[in-house]
Amino acid sequence: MNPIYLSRRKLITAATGLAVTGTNFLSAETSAEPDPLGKELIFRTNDPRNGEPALSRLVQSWITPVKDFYVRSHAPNPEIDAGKYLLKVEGLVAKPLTLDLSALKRFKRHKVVATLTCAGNRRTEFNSEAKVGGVQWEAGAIGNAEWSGFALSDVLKKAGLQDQAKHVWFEGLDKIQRKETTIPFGGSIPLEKVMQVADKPEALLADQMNGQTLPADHGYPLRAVVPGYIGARSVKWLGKIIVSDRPSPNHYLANAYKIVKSTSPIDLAEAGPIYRYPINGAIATPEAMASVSHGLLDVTGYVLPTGRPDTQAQRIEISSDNGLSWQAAQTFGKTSEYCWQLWKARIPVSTSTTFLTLRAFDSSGGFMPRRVPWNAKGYLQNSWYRLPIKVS
Ligand SMILES: Nc1nc2c(c(=O)[nH]1)N[C@H]1C(S)=C(S)[C@@H](COP(=O)(O)O)O[C@H]1N2
Ligand SMILES: [Mo]
Repeated sequence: MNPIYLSRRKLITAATGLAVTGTNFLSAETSAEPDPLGKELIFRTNDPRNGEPALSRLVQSWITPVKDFYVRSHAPNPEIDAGKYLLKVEGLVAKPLTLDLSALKRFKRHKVVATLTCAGNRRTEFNSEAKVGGVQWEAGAIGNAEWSGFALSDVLKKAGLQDQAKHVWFEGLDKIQRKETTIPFGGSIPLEKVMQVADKPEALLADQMNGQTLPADHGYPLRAVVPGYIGARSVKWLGKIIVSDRPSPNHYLANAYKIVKSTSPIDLAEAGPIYRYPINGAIATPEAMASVSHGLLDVTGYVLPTGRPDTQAQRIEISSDNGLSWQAAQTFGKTSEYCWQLWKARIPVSTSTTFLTLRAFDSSGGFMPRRVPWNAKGYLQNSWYRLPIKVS
């Protein structure tokens, strides 16, 4: 598809108020009642809780405050009594474990700052080609937090791994209604990812977020945090860890979170699960359809480099002429593995500028492509980010 068509479509629909961009912000803001759990998000659905922050708030700090951190849940938050909470570790281990929170707290504590992002971040941008189902995310299904907890590798070493062990399954304590039954949210990650320890865990069992007890929305009392992987692999309200010789059969690993043209059995069978996220980014300020004056315009946003070890954003560029020329943005905030990079730029705009474009490259060879093929579940939308503006 011609990229100009895409951006015009977005612009026109935004201007007429028919589209995805812009309208949700308005309705959410005018009807806002204080959220019982303290979130200051634009809720895409209230039950279950799925919300993202306004982008202008998102880039105000490198560490995302809990109130601004997106929530993506498939079912209501389970009510868990921390006093009775038990984590089970079983499967291909020498010695299955049942750990209460005090037993967990005897493992060495690690702190990891990592960005979490939903595979469906920016999903609404696929809708101009054909509507995709799922939570209608704009570009706010991302946040950067300090996670504190225990290395999954330490817990697995304590249980002892059998030779055939290859994948680590996670099972949540939530109950998701599917067809006639309820299932927990679950998934798995390759054992290699878990065991790649230096002294920085590649998979954490976190009981704290930004220095406070893990909030209910984010998996209280314990969640997995898998830096570099799509958010879905960071299972919240973690109840069980199963070591296996194969990937998890849980729906959210076996069938969901795949890049498919259709959800027919053959397409799903042929596609592998998504683990690592690709580079992505967005322009956060000004907001879509903002009225600005011609001259120099301040622009800010984020870029999340590919979720591979030791990868950094390398070139972050903005265009005001649909990609004919590009200007480098300056980074600000910290630069850290598995974390987003905040950036700013001052760029000339004229009355003929109708949108700004962001693209970025990273040190793993990742880049935001001009466009990405439409996929049925609307995952991994990481094409050039286009922001419509009105210049006078
Ligand atoms: N148990 C459980 N874990 C879960 C989910 C869920 O619905 N249930 N959602 C997943 C998805 S799709 C994402 S993107 C992240 C979101 O984490 P957050 O709500 O803490 O931002 O949690 C993941 N872990
Ligand atoms: Mo997600």
